[in-house]
Amino acid sequence: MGVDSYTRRTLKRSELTQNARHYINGRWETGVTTGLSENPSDTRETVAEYARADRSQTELAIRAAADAAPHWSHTTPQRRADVLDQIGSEILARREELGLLMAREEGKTLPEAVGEAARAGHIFKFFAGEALRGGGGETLASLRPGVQVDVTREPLGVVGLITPWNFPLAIPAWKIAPALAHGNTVVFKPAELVPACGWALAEIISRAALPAGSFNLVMGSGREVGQTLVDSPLVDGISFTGSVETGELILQAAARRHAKVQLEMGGKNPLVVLADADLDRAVDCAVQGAYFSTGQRCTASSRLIVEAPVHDAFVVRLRHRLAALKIGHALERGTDIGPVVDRVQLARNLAAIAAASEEGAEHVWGGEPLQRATQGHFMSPALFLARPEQRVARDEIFGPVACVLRADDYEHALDLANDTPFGLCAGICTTSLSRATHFKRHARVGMTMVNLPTAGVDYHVPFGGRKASSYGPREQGRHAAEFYTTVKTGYVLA
Ligand code: TXE
Repeated sequence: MGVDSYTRRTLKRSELTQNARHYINGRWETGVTTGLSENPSDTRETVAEYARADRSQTELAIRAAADAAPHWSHTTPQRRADVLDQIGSEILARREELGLLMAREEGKTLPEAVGEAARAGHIFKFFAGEALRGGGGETLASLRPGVQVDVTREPLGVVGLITPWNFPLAIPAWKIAPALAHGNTVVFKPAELVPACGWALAEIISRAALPAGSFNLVMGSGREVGQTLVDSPLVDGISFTGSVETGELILQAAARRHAKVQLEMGGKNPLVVLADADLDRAVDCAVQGAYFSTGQRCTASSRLIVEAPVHDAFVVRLRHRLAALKIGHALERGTDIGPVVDRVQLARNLAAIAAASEEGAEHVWGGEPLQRATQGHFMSPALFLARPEQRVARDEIFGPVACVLRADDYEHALDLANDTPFGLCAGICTTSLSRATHFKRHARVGMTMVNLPTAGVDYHVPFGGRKASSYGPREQGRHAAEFYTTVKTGYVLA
């Protein structure tokens, strides 16, 4: 494997298998059983041996968080800001080492992984500022004479944070940082495929002088650890990112006991390319949005809706770009696209590709498993020409697979863009200000992009969508306070 010398140097420090333990009530704990995570670029390499909890060990973490809640919720904003700032500084200082661990465990390319680690650090720094600014409040005169009313925000209490594997540091960061900033205590459950990343983050948090029990890490299965969090009467709020199926189960279970819930789920995001677009720019947006991170992003542009006059030229240019992409080991310099995260997801992608051909979508490029020097889950990026009713154009595949839909004109393109159960992000490539403005207003999504890929968002502004993509208040930025606080209205006769 052609891992370059920079990577080899860094690898020496972290090539050993990590021993990832739970962090419960301020102590590192072994699990009830042990699991393994492997490198999807080279499955002979074990990245972590990690502790797996059962229901009763998870309940210990929840109890610790509940016991710590009164203390942490009354700490000063300065204390919370200092803690978050310290965590952010350490993540930023160790971004390359953390990025390397992430590239080994999740399979995204090293530059992407280092970038994500840096983003996680910046998120903690942003929420250090939010701890000082607070969630916002107001004072008003009552309708009754002499009475004052104030509206304040208080911490929710204990929050259970359940995260997926595709952004192993950034997603935990954008849940943990606002939770702590607004005075909540946390039980964090990372995805089973990326325990070492969850543990590395917990290890940094553990050194930030939080009171014992304010932050807890428990690893293990969704059905046991995750479900215990969702069902526990001591957990006041659940923030989840993952599949639609699991999100819906969580929503129903949380609703049964009136718990607050925030869900970020799938996407089938359209990128519209109009005839007046800068075509090179549009192809760039499509390649980055649909295929980078191996297409494993809820914001991936998996539906490319192209206006008829430029349809064929767009497809030709995109196919050329796909043919030139380098697919390989995540640590190899020059790799554009790393492996699929595991064999289950690879099988799912290949099955969706076979189904696309069977249902009559026209195959343009790729979609085959690839052999490389190491044994990894590699596949070539796939492109189809599809009709709107075909499954390849409707289901989230969560791999490097996109389809092109032909649009007669702008209005048709907008209809196609909105013709989906999802509503996370929508992009348009055009040089027309009026079309771009119209699209921004009429796309039924939570985020729009003009002349940009649908994937790639900032941490200081809201993230989330509509329809089957999201449920509950938005994540990130100032809006994170909506989920992580509860509003209290106070009346005083002056
Ligand atoms: O997701 P799950 P998985 C999609 C993508 C992928 C598919 C499956 O299509 O192919 O989901 O991935 C925890 N109660 N996305 O299996 O199952 C689980 O342990 C409580 C899209 O990873 O939703 C993990 O920590 N928790 C998505 C988290 O939920 C439960 C990103 C997500 O797992 C649970 C990831 C339960 N009953 C996958 N069952 C996106 N759009 O960003 C599981 N979990």
